[in-house]
Amino acid sequence: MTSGFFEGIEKVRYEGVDSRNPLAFRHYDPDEMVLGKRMEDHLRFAVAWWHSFAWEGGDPFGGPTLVRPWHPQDDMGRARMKADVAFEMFEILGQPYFCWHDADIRPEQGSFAENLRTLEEITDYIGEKMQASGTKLLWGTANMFSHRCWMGGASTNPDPDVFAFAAATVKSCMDATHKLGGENYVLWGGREGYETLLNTDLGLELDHMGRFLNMVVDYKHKIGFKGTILVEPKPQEPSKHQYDYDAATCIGFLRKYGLEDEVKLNLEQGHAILAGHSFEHEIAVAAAEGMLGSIDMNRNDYQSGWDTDQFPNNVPEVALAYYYILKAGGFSTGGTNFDAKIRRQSIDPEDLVAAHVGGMDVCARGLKAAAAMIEDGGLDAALTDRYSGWDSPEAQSMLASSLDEIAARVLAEGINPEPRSGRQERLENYVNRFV
Ligand code: XLS
Ligand code: NI
Ligand code: NI
Repeated sequence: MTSGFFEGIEKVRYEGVDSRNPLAFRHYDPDEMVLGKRMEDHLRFAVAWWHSFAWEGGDPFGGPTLVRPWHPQDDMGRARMKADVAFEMFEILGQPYFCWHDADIRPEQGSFAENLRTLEEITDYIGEKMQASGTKLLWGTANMFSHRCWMGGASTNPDPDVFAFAAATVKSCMDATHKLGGENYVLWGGREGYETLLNTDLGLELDHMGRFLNMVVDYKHKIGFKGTILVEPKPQEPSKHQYDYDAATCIGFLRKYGLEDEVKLNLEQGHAILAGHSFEHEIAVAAAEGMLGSIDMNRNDYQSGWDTDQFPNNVPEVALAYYYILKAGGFSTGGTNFDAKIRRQSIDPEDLVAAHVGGMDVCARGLKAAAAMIEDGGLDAALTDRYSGWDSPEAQSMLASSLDEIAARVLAEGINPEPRSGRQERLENYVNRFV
């Protein structure tokens, strides 16, 4: 017996590029082999519970537009109904993973003790559904930004009671993630930042955040959680200035607090753009440090400058992202989470399915283009050629010498560098052959 919410919508199948069926995959074929691995195992798609099932369609100018039978979301029976519908959509899409915040899955009832009880109850229920369907948890996380108690931050809050509340909340969410066999645990610090320096002790807040994250790592080992702890960089929104600004900032933070071997990054396309970077830049920065964990594949509106969390639809952008992910060895515990929501006018159940079908297809096209570039080897060959000067023994021994020794050699050998073209346009043209 289904809920009937997706009535008339069949399981989505791969029908190939010539299909005219709007709810078919034209590129995503889970079993297709790409660089020796099934496409599904490369991409590891996840549905985000919050955008797909908890978000009600409000914006700063208007209230809910999405009328769902599980609203209002303050009741355990309706939370179960929401879970039933979620698993029906997972079945329709055949995507292997999902992600949640505590506040998306349990009803909001007030006291910590009551929320803990309903979180345990709903995660037991979700666990049974996971068993029955085979759908897995990519990551769990705590919502420490919506409720008013978090308005001044969670672990960075000036009030020690809020720090305590954050610790208890994250513990409960790590327990639930562990119980459900989650492959990662994410911390996104939406309110870990500030509105004005005038009321903020920035150094103290960073120290508290570093101590908090160390407690998270200690607790992971205490309970034997084998997943990866991930932090998710974002420069601003909702805070004016967020401490986890971008990948480079997070890496510096993790090193300062001794967490570089314990924590990796969950990178989001839209957050990269908000920070003034391309997505592939963020991926390359994390990969260079061995800290690439997982991705949130949702874009922004390039005109509005907001974090609009739209489904991806730009194959060339997505292709470059997967190119650098594949070059870094692909995902291990990570995956591709659609931290994306439909537009507030997209009120039909079918819109939810269509959004994911399109997102999965765009990612599949991007992955195939990335794999083709890797197989062709053109970008690699260009890089090897560009840096080939460093293959010589003289160049290598220079790295082990000193400024004065190098200066003496420049004079003695009359070194006079000859500029070479960076060939950017030629490389861009090359990429365009694949996308
Ligand atoms: C918000 C973040 C959030 C995290 C999970 O911008 O992307 O959705 O992914 O808390
Ligand atoms: Ni985001
Ligand atoms: Ni995100």
